[in-house]
Amino acid sequence: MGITEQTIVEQFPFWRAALVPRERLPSAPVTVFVGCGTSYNLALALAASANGAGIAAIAVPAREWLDRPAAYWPRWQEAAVVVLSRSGETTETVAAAAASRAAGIHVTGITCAEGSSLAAASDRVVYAETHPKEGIVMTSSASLMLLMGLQIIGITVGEDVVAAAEAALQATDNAADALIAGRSHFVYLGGGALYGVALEGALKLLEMSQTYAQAFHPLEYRHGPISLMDERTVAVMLYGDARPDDEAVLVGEMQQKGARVLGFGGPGDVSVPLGVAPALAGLAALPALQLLGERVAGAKGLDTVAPRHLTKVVMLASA
Ligand code: F1P
Repeated sequence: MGITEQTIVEQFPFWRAALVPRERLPSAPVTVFVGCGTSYNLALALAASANGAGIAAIAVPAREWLDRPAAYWPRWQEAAVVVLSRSGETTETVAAAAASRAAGIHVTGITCAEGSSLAAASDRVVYAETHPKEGIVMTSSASLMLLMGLQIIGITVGEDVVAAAEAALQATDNAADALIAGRSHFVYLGGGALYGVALEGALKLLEMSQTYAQAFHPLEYRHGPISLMDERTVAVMLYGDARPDDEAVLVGEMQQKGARVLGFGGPGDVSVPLGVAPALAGLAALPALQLLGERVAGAKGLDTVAPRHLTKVVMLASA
């Protein structure tokens, strides 16, 4: 087993250690979740989860929040900000936290690096230890930051979710080789909080296996992108609770067009039950999506420890 795979399959003890009571977010007219890359995908998922829990929220990429906050929220100085970064050192992310704080905004930093620059730039630090072998590709840390974000929104994460994620990972691994054989185009579909998780599944696969991957809200897929679908496609459907029947109809259409479908929480060529509350479905599916990236990379003979063109932290000379 390679090191990246190790960080995926061995992540659950770190989840269990993170199942501690956490203070909730401060109240504000809007809560802005900020990050780059994987951390931005998590921000998208968390903003949707916060809205679902009655906390008005948006997600903004760190550089955008730094450069033009008013394009995202007109009275941006009234916001509370939650900044996500595994390393706590991504230049744009740290600068967004520091600029927010300088503007009098309360900053919560979610990170896996306790003594980081982000921690120093935050009013409150929410931390969990991640797998020590984690490298460039964010695996265990991504799950942990999503988990902590849900906790501070007020969504209870318990042992049942850890067990569900482990079972989904195993079920996906059992089916992965046959699912991906001969396939080169990957599509991830999810709505609401599952959209950020779909984007993260696509980013993982793209980073790890240098394979083109896309993510859409499920019923957007018919509006153009479906023209790419054929017998080279694997589609991952993250079923939501709003319109699962419509999503299942779309899955049938995709299968007719030649796609193989991996359905989380609903039908597909491979169906992986999640068995958790809708608010926790994305967290429960995330390790399985990470493993799918690893399996596609493995089928192409690629090393996921050193993905092409990537570094563990993007640090710029100036922000
Ligand atoms: C953010 C990030 C990663 C990405 C790449 C560069 O890191 O964009 O998501 O995979 O390795 O950095 P961080 O701010 O969460 O440490």
